Amino acid sequence: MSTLSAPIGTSSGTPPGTSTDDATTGAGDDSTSSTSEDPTGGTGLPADRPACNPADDLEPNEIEDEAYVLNNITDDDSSGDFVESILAGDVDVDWFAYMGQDVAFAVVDPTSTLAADQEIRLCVFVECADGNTVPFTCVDSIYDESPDGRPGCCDTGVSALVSIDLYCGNDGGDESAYIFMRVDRGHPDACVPYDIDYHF
Ligand SMILES: [Ca+2]
Ligand SMILES: [Ca+2]
Ligand SMILES: [Ca+2]
Repeated sequence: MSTLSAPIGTSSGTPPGTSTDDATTGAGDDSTSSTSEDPTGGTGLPADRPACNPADDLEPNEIEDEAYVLNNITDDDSSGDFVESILAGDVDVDWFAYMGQDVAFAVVDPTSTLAADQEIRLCVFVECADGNTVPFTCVDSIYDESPDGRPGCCDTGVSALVSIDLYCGNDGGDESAYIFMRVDRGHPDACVPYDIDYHF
């Protein structure tokens, strides 16, 4: 089975316990070097965002490739999950991703419900694990495509709901898919806590 780590490229560090005897060679210097021009102050985050309390410990997750990886779930809705985070100012973008596995006796209906104190936008983008994603229409939400070209639907509000009728173009009828959720369009100088309830 494929795993989510391949397509979305989680940052890979040296696993704990791995011998680092060759560290003195400098061969491991693949991080952003310590230039004085880093506008993020080394945090990887845009500078012009408010400091939120508590801090958002799921950061940085500003781009699709660096989505915070949630556990895999199946299309049995009882395996759905919940994520809480904070949208910091109007520059913060939060990406989350999970793999949804199509199992027997359940229905694939990737659905995410966002709740927040202020109006923000939730988008859900999909990519079939096997075969092309069959074009779909968005119900009570707006069609959009992610920067990496995945189709999806967006909804904005203090309560936002996106549910996608997902089918994949493969012979086996397997609708397993990678799901990317994006939260953005926050408010200047405001820390907006939100939660997303999701199932596949
Ligand atoms: Ca389901
Ligand atoms: Ca955030
Ligand atoms: Ca973010």
